[in-house]
Amino acid sequence: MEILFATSNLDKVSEASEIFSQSGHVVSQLRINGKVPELTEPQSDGIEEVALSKIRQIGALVSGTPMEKSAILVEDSGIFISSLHGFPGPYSSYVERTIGLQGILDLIQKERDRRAEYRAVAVISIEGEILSSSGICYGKISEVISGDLGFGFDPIFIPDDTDGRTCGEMTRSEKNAISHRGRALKALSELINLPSK
Ligand code: ITT
Repeated sequence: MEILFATSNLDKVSEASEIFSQSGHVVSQLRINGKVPELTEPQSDGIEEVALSKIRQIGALVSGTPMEKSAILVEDSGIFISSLHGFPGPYSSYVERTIGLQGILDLIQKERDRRAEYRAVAVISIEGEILSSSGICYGKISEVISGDLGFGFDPIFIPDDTDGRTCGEMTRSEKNAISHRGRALKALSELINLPSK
């Protein structure tokens, strides 16, 4: 099946492509008239609400076009830091663009509690039917920025139960095997591969 991923983030597209291709699906970035549609992200405490809002907006944009027949995928994700009471969470993208990774390290410099988690909610619409799944990856914030692989907060996020490297030091496959998005998308891929689909 062809899956159009409505995201501005090509790293997300590559991660999804690796997962869905294992069951023969082809993922590409959704573009309308050659452009990635700009979606409004509601100011909300929950990434679920943001993901559902994204799928509704895309549904309205593709309605009446040939894309209406394709499966449409959206995802919302973020990093939730314990000592900051879950901040930045749904505001992760804004925080990354403004204070950046060093800003996060500075914010929690004196904190002994370095726990954090990545969370993702993925939603797919197939001929009007909506399926969703979520994934969490528990870990901690590193002391320093390390690694230039992955994207976003990867160079400061060390997943639990691995060898102590940040996600920025892992290959895409290594990260997909344990990441929030990897988990959410694998669950979604299992749902769409059910015999009734
Ligand atoms: P779209 O909304 O267009 O899909 P985006 O990158 O803005 O792309 P989000 O709104 O979901 O995505 O924001 C997610 C934020 O959390 C953003 O700052 C990411 O860099 C960060 N993030 C999410 N998943 C991540 C991951 O796997 N590795 C590193 N950072 C991640």
